[in-house]
Amino acid sequence: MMLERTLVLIKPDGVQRGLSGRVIQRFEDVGLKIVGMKMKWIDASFSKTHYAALVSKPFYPGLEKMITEGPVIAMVLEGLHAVELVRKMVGATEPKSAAPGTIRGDFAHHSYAATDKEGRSIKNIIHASGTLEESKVEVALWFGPSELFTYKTVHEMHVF
Ligand code: DAT
Ligand code: MG
Repeated sequence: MMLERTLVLIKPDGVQRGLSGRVIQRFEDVGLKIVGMKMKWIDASFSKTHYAALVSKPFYPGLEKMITEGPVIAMVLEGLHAVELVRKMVGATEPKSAAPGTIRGDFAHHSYAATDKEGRSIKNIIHASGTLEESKVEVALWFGPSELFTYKTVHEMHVF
């Protein structure tokens, strides 16, 4: 089985825009299993750990400001090829370039051109682990073992 777990965050802009329900619905519709979920308001230090690979980028200060400006909804989704599947559903980093049908493409149209001059982060609603290796690090950073649950869904009988 290619069962994987991946970390998804509905970022402050997604939470504040009231998009959480519709975003979560898409993941449930495709048959992914929610195995962990919570709301968390992270600080600058946690942002630097989560975005460790990006701390030296010119846009990092804006990214930190954006990700700490309100609470996020964090979840761990489980399913076949979950990392790749969720990235496909999330779409490209820049909402302007993200394909229609993806979360970023359907719910935003923000562009690098609009943010770069001002040193702001692009607002793209959602974070999802980029690779299986990244997902393991991120799930362990955001969730303790007692916050992750094992149970059966109908998809395990009819979709897998
Ligand atoms: P992704 O979130 O698609 O995995 P990433 O890991 O490269 O993209 O970057 C993390 C976040 O940082 C991204 O969701 C939005 C912001 N960001 C990335 N590149 C940016 C840029 N050139 N200008 C402004 N914000 C950027
Ligand atoms: Mg990334």
